[in-house]
Amino acid sequence: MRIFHDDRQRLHAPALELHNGGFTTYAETPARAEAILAVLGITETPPDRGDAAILAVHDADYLAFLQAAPGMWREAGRPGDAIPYAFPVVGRRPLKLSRIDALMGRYAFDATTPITADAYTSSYWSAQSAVAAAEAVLGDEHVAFALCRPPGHHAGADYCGGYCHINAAAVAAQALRNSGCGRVAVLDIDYHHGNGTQDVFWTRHDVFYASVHADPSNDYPFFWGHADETGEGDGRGATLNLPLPHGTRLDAFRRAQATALDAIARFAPDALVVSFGADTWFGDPISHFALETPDYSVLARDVARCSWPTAIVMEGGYAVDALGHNVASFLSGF
Ligand code: Q9C
Ligand code: ZN
Repeated sequence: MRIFHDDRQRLHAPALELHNGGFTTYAETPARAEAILAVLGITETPPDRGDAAILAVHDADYLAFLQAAPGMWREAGRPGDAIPYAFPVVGRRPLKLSRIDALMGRYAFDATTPITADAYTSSYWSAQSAVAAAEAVLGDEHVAFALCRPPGHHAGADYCGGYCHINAAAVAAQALRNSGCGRVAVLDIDYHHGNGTQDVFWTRHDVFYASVHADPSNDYPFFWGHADETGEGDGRGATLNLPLPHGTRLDAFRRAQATALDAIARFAPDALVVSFGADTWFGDPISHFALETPDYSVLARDVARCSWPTAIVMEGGYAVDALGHNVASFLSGF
């Protein structure tokens, strides 16, 4: 299997995050990528497809802000990482914002996603890795893996959040659309709902989004991922959310994934993007499911049996010592 990753994806390294009312070390660390690389071995550097692939999903003003924010933050005299802390309540009148603190809140939905000096570079190459995997599965390969760190599925067209700045899975899905796939599906099996991916394709019928995740009544990202969210406008019926309770083990997860795969099969995609998170593992430090390492190859085989060209994109997974083995288990199922 071809595996794509660029060394620059490991530059972004925030110091701290707000967790349980205090600051702790940042869970989404470059060590995650190191751990996966240590187990998988050799990877390919993706070609640079430029801004165009990313601009097909994200707004130009948002991408410009990701690049400008660290400098504005420094110039305002702020010592630490650029972290938003004030957010415009939905429905407030639009204002012309200029202060860096205001812009941080405008372009973010939470305070867990610092925009470091390297956030744009690392996320840019994460997205390029996803595009390379998408291109590979339309070529000689049937399946490819993008070692996408930082992750992407919480990032929307014009916002960051959930450790994500650029939505690599959405960029890959759109790249597949632009390369001649009329219909593309995204299967999201990270522990958390992929609110960014859902938002990007919410009103579209050409990209189906299906997600198995922790019930947002109890879990981040709280405001998306409920079972009654099914898309709007042209996208009505092209979103499927399957929330599950704390403690979910393989059997229940597998049944939910089968429901998602059945819906995707009815949609009849030309290609599939899998947003894969290993934060469903029982020992994950920020999550509450109970999958075990061998379970990932069982889930992967169920996906592989569908025989769609499949680009796998890495999302979450924060038990660093187990992460490489969990990813290897999933990939082995293909
Ligand atoms: N107190 C991904 O797995 N923090 N993102 C949760 C912590 C955000 C996870 C609250 C979790 C985001 C890609
Ligand atoms: Zn996650």
